[in-house]
Amino acid sequence: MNRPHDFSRRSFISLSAAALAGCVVRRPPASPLAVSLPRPSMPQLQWQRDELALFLHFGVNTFTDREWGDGKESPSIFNPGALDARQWTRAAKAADFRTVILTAKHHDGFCLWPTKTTQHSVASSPWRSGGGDVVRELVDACRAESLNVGLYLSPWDRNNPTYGDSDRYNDLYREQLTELLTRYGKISEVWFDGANGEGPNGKRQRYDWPRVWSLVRRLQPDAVMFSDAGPDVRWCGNERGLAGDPNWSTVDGPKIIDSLQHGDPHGSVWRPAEVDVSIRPGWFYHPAEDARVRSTDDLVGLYFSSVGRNGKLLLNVPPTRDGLLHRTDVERLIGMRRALDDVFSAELGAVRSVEWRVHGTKAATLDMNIGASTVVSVIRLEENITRGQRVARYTISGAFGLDELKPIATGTTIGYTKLERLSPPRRLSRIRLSIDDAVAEPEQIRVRIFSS
Ligand code: FUL
Repeated sequence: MNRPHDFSRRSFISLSAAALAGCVVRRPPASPLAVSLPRPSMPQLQWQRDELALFLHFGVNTFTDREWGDGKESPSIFNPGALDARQWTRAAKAADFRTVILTAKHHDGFCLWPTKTTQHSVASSPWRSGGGDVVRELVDACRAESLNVGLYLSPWDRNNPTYGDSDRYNDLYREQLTELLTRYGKISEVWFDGANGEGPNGKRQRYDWPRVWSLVRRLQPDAVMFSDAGPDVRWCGNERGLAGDPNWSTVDGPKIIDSLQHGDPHGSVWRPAEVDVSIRPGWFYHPAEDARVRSTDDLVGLYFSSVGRNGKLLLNVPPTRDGLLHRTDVERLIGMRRALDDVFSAELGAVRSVEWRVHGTKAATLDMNIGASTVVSVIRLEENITRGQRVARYTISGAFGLDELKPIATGTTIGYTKLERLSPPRRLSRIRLSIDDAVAEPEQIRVRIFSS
């Protein structure tokens, strides 16, 4: 779609990396006895354990059929006749997504809540006779389904006359954030998009990220902040649904631009990767894309290439002009859940024996005697990331009966989760996981075995 995108992303990253250098990153205090590996904060841990978040791109672009609005849209076009936020959150819940993130403001500057900062909002639209608030409806619908709420507030604003007049716009942006973070109760994730273009006055905006971040910390101390470079959660570096391999959750401030996809094994801060991708070619709803919705198999593949590679999946499902998720998209979401349940429902319970041995500072083996032979289709590896991320390279070998162990999979990082799909599935009675390299002494890996 229309996006001078890479350029915009990169300029943002360098800006925020520079800002980061001077920013205090919240980390648990190091105990003198502990190995000094970066570790996740509680909100980062919870964020990762939730595994799946739903992204809703919705706004004036939904009505103009564009991906990036130019800020000249009239609020009168925003009129989603059947908007039902409960339909969005019921679908999210049924598919076992845990968080829903809404574009409260996209680059066109149109605000989906009645802000005091500009007239360019739902309050000037015919929707609910100007009395509506999409953010409120989403928040209420999320609470009703026990889902977390996240909000996207585009820094780039193609409508606001102050954009490009750096200090004035920074003040306005902070005011908008303050409204969003004080009016609606707990917000779990704040999403700062990386696109950064020209101002209406031709000037380039200089953002004040340290002030923005400290405002979020003050108003919502348990929220994680996403942007290309963090400070809590980083972009995975592409919009195709692919976390890196390897994928370290650690990165280093100054080199951050190089480490979006893979992280940095020796990084000094914990900043895991979020994998944002759309169920359709565009981020916003376009009727012409109704026949181009990702298939169920494709969505299952996304789970393996994001969550299954130590990432979090943020899947975009854009509401239509009626204000509803399209029937096809909902079917695919439910299909994805059913297929994942099929893959992960048959977990092998107790095994006959498990033996973990550490060899020096960088290697270890875990031997599992499964007992009765089992047809294994997926192996899920998990590090205890509350103690950091250690494994850099591993081999899985397997055998049936008295046969010799033979390699069946090799990989790099593990982190929160690494999924190995065995194709075709193998009949096995013994499994060995060898940690071949690590950045700190390996700790016992949890190995979960699924047969479907
Ligand atoms: C990008 C934006 O420019 C797209 O419109 C979309 O919001 C995507 C998630 O991020 O940078």
